[in-house]
Amino acid sequence: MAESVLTLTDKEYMLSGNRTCAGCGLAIAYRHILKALGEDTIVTVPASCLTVLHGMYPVTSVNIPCVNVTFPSTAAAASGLVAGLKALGKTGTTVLAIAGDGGTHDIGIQALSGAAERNTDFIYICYDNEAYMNTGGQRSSSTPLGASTTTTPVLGKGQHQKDMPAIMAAHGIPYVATASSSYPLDLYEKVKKAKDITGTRFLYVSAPCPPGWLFPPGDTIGMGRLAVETGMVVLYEIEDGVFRLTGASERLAREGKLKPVREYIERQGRFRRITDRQIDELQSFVDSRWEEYVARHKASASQD
Ligand SMILES: Cc1ncc(C[n+]2csc(CCOP(=O)(O)OP(=O)(O)O)c2C)c(N)n1
Ligand code: SF4
Ligand SMILES: [Mg+2]
Repeated sequence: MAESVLTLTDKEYMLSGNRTCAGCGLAIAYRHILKALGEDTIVTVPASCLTVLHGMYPVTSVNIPCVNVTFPSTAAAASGLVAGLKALGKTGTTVLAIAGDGGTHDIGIQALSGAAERNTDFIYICYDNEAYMNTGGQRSSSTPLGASTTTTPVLGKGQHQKDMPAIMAAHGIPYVATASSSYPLDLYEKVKKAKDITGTRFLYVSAPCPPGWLFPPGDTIGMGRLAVETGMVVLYEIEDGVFRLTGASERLAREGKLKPVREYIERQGRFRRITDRQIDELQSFVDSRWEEYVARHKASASQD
């Protein structure tokens, strides 16, 4: 296990000078994901901020092969790549399907569910910036309760986030994990582990977005950490059906209490219209989910 991000490989597969915004959580995450996977990797990407990062033909900021696909087809294209590599007798290449929350929770879910049900041999990563950011910040089913977006401008979103990792875990796939761009080493280790597993592997990566969430670009790492410290994002793995909290979430469970969600909400302009009632609702949602995770973690630990 690597001790620090400073001891990871010097090799870069995502080059500098790409077109993401300053402080983009996705850019931090993607750099470490590619470092963990190495050069024998083929990526499929749908329309999203990640396509913007990849660049416009004839220039690109990524030096591994990438197939740009239509918005709903990420998992279908990756399934095709897996079948093609098998037909060619080529082993050892990792197929990575990677899409945003809109491209995963909403429009890409049926192709992803179909592939997971077949236990197709690829890694699927959803980076979650919690809205359709590439097209100006429309609400997705992963936008949190109370957040204003361009399609929820007056009252903010009225529903909680869809629990995509739980949906993927319900497919019985061998590996599901959550991570955050603010803990790149934890993310790196989870991708490395996923690389060595056969079958469908799903990773959910929280990726703070300064212009979409409305906070200063220099606060990205702190904002992602605050998400974990308040329980808005929880870091865990489900390996062969066994759930365990990991990294900072495991430490928080051992040491005691989460910070109040209000601390997280007050630092982001997208929550400017959230009501006190909605904050209370969000807090009880986070509290009861956290209790359930801690109970599952303890139950797995007691079976070790
Ligand atoms: C079928 C289809 N509908 C809508 C679009 C327009 N579109 C392109 S990117 C995008 C937003 C993607 O959101 P998400 O998957 O969350 O990625 P992000 O931009 O946030 O990185 C939309 C709506 C499209 N390209 N294709
Ligand atoms: S809009 Fe957000 S996710 Fe997209 S490139 Fe900018 S910071 Fe990154
Ligand atoms: Mg998004």
